Amino acid sequence: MTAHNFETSATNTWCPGCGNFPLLNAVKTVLKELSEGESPTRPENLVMVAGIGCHGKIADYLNINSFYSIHGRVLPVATGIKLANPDLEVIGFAGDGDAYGEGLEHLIFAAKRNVDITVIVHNNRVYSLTTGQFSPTSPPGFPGRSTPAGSPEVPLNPLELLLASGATFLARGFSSQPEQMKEIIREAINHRGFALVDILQVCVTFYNLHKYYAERVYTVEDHDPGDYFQALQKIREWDYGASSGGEEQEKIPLGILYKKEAPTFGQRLSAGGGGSKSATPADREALIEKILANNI
Ligand SMILES: Cc1ncc(C[n+]2csc(CCOP(=O)(O)OP(=O)(O)O)c2C)c(N)n1
Ligand code: SF4
Ligand SMILES: [Mg+2]
Repeated sequence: MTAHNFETSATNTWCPGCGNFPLLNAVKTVLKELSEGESPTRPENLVMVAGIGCHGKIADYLNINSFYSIHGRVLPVATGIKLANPDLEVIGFAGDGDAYGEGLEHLIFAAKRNVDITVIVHNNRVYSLTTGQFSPTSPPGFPGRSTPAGSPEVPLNPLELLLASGATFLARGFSSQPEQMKEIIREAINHRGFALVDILQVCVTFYNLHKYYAERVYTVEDHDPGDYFQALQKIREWDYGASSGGEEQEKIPLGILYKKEAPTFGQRLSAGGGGSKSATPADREALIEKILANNI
């Protein structure tokens, strides 16, 4: 890998106009800044974990260490990498189906533990790679391939769920607002603890919500992200059409909605959290040797 070069030679197969392009560019810009800053993060210390879906192809388009995981399993892999080597900056890229559906319990527990990783959810509110089935954030009535008469379900509000689960950084961006995406992603990576960035990512092919979002999004101001109840209020202001039974809602707040400092899972483990004996790097090496010796 060439230092500071996050480009790859892979042919990009995302559809022209897909919101994944500006998201990828925002991430590249932030990583470049981080690798050139005053106390630079070495590119070889950056690791991404991608899920399976259109979003997961980011593993081919971003030149950092990568682990292309399986659908729904971004979080356990990212957690394991961070705990094994706390010096690494670990960023997970997941889809809404990936993170909020199949991998939901992993997401909740990573938030509960306050694992020091960043998770960026490409929330296009549809299963795109598999050509348009409804996802946990699709609104009621969503006319997908698996719900031709319209989805009968109300969506999850993942940010509300994660706030309740113990996440210490929650933000929402929009793929058509690149500057704000950069700001949020930069803050999320710099946050010590579990940071989740929900990006309203436009899928131009299976669920094009560009106009819907453009008419409704606004950036939060006079908002104290350190105040749990203010955060809850902002998060509930727009909940993917659930509370309104699918009726159009007027305003979608963007920005950093919640932020709090708290000990990370790694710190608690090192401190022998919960009364367990503290594991040193030597203990971990010994455990790995033991596992390998037993061929487990
Ligand atoms: C364990 C497992 N379950 C299901 C699938 C099939 N599958 C592949 S991608 C996908 C949906 C992807 O949707 P999402 O996570 O929202 O990503 P997007 O394509 O929208 O970026 C599914 C169901 C799979 N590959 N592996
Ligand atoms: S199907 Fe949707 S999410 Fe997938 S590449 Fe095309 S526009 Fe992007
Ligand atoms: Mg999706």
